[in-house]
Amino acid sequence: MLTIPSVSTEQIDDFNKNGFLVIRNAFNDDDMIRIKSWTSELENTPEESGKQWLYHEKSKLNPETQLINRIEKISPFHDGFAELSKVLAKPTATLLDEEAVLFKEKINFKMPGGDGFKPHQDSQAGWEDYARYFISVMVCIDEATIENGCLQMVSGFQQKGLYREWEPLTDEDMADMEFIHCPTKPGDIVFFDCYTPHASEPNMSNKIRRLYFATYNKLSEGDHLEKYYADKYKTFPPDIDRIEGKEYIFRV
Ligand SMILES: O=C(O)CCC(=O)C(=O)O
Repeated sequence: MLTIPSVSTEQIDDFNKNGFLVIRNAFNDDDMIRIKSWTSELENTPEESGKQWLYHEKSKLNPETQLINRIEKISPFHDGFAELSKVLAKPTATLLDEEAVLFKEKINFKMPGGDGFKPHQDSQAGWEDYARYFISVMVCIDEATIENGCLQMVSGFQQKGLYREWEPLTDEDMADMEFIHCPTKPGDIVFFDCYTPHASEPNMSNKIRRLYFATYNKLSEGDHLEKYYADKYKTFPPDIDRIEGKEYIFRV
């Protein structure tokens, strides 16, 4: 059984004030051996329509090379990640002050040459069609550094709520924001609010940076995982199910 991370009263206050919370060594070495082996297992499983969703990208270091960009919708097909998402729901419930239900999950691989993420708030990706509020938890699988594109977070701006949907943050939005690098080691976890501005740089180093993200909403706002993925499938299906010649645009 994986360790169940917990959050103290002081950490709840920090989360509410800053919009994010870093907990170092939330998972121990044994936990991380398991989580890393599950990740490699997924990476090496041949793609199959109707199973976990794989997306690829062109390497920024060598445009001839295709990289795994991310794998989504994992728990329904993998017992290990199903356990991880259940374990993470517990401290998230403490922060939500209510039982937490999984909304979506993914592993961002950010291999050497993998792209970064423009500054955004997660709810900008149309999440408010499903529920009002979400908390995501990041589990650091490989060390994330400034060089390989660790998360960058802005403190305090979650209190302003949603800027606008389907567009990343503009220079004007960001005029007063300070993006802080958030380097993490395997086993560290980061909780963040759906309105917390965040970003990350491409990985131009030679070290892979895999991070797992699970997003939850309050159970009282419903269980939307299946509907969310059914809707997303229509506009941004996994690579294996794409129609040749059709253009698919990642917006936020
Ligand atoms: O993996 C990262 O660096 C950031 C991920 C992120 O911001 C997102 O997927 O919304």
